[in-house]
Amino acid sequence: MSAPTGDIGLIGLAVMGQNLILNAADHGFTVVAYNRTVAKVDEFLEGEAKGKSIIGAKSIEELCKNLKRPRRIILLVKAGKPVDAFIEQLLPHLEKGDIIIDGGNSHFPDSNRRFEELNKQGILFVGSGVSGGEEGARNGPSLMPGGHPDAWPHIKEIFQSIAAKSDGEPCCDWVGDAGAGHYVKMVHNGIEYGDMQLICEAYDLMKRVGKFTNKEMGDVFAKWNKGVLDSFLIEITRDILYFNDPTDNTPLLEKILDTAGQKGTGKWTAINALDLGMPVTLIGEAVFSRCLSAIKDERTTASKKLTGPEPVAITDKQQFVDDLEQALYASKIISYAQGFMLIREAAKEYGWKLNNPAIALMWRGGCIIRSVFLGEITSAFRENPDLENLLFHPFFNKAITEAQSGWRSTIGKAVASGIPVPAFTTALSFYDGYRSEVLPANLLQAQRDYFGAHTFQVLPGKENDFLKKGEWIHVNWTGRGGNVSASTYDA
Ligand code: 2AM
Repeated sequence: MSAPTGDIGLIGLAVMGQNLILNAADHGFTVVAYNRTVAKVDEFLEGEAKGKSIIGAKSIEELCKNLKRPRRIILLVKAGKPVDAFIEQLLPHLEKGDIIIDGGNSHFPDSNRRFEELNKQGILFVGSGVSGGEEGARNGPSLMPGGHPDAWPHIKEIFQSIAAKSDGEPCCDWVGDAGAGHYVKMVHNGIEYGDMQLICEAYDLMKRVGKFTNKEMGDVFAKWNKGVLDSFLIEITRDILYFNDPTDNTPLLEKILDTAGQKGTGKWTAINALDLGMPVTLIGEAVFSRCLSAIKDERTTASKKLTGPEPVAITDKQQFVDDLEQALYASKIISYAQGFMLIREAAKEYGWKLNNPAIALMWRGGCIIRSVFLGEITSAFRENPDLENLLFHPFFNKAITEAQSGWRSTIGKAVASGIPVPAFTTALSFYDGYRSEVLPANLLQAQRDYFGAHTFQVLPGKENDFLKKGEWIHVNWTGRGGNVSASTYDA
């Protein structure tokens, strides 16, 4: 047999897989394509792949035989068991140093496990987040690869050529070890949930408090898209608001049932934040808001039983919109600050060395959360890769200071009007909590010690013979009961 010519193999010919193959072929790579249902390989080769540097494989063995060494194989199949099943099938045909890249929406603990298992067999595993939908896959996705670092030099050229570009720079770099690529993709999706929820809240306020028409709201989003909020999600919201149902020429948006679906990646982020003890409150609220929207029947009943105020009157529409823009911007800054706090904690917890400026750059273009704003985050982390918190960087510090009055005013109007703005409010509560040197957790500790003898520590400077420095103290609050502190459980 002549020497293999395939630069990269791809398994999984659904839309994402096909588009990624076409993208790679356009960039001069020879791709070997395979799919479980082999008929799809023929269909693809006779259709869109015709005349391009794409080779069809009828079996896993044929796929592997057609690849140059080290073999590079991307899996773009349904997350979960199918990924493990394909890895199993591939192993007999691979040699040490070959690379398996999972580009699906895998949960990062699975990628950690696959990395370990394959590492023992000398196979280099890469878990790569891929974002940008069909169009991104075809024209330039955001790619977030992590895993075995020895794989990176072998896949860098392909990955960076097919990825989206931001000011000429590829939105793809090495994220970090083991499951870090899928972890960062998970946080990306969580942030996406947050961004979408914030936009929905702005729409709800304009609609129900400002009494704007959809055309007026579309105009507001069009304007916002030229300022600090310039982003893909603001842009598509503009288009959605302008879109009319051709049958009666009225806004189609208002005919869509208000119950949100979710595939689970936002939930994974929130669960992980709880596991790591990080206050990623905005993503959490965004997930719960989808849950609340999903219980439509119950809300319909409640809407007839529970009362609330009438919306406040808006006299200055322009001021209302400008305040809203600031509320959206400030809340977004909080959400990204929280996201990077989570990433920093994950790096510590899982022992990963993560590349923060690269993460921001990977989200800058190609993916759903792409925005001008992420360019600012990239610059902030480039200036100081160990930046403790985005809010401490002068750019964001100034931005959030300037946005504050509009942010507070917007939330005030929403609360007075009885319109739910969970993401706006949780962002502001986080901000006010984060900047509070003193929080009421002293009372919390007293309560815990009162009912459960959980003990507490004393504030510096307040020590005395009774309240000793550095000690965990239990007080007999009632004069009854014992003096034994709880050391074995922590409720
Ligand atoms: P199929 O075309 O044979 O269904 C997205 O669904 C991709 O994942 C498709 O390429 C699909 O292959 C593949 N896929 C879905 N479930 C699978 C499974 N249980 N085993 C292998 N491949 C699967």
